[in-house]
Amino acid sequence: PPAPPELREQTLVLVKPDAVQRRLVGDVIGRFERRGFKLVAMKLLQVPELQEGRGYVCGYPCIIAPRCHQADRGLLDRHYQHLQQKPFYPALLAYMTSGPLVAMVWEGYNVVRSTRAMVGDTDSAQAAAGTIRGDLSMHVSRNVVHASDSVETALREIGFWFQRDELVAWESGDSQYTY
Ligand code: 3AN
Repeated sequence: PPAPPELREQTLVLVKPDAVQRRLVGDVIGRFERRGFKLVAMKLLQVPELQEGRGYVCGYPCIIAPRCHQADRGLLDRHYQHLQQKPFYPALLAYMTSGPLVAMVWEGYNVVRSTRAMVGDTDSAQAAAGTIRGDLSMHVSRNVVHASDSVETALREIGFWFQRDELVAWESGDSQYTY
């Protein structure tokens, strides 16, 4: 039978460019898998960079990710709408377009709150050991992952990064501990 609605909460996780560069994608994915959450969407993409006089361009010859050029202009402006007035926003855009990132949707019971706890504090120095940032990040401006901060935000953010048909519904059905 299909999973009950409370098990189908979803959240957006971005494995940011610093983590891809540092080959930490598998570490991050492994944490969510071991926690029991279900991966329902994932893609590697290079977000186009805003260049003076040229608009949004992707500066990378694309050899490994045929879909990467499909990231639409303004994606990060929408995703980081609440941060656009911050002094660090230009640096944040440069960071997020500095290389490919991995976007994922994870599903499961209380996945939004659990994921925030697994990710740890925004400020890496405050992030508890055992969290992704507490284990893997030294500074807020290179903090390895993004995770949606509420169920409402998650719905909106998943819509920014994924088409509806990119989410895959699947059932494990082999154990009472997974679904
Ligand atoms: P979180 O990612 O923990 O939800 P937000 O939404 O406040 O935190 O910040 C979004 C992102 O903006 C952070 N993950 C980080 O990459 C960047 N950021 C936040 N504060 C700073 C800062 N003071 N300096 C540089 N980058 C920052």
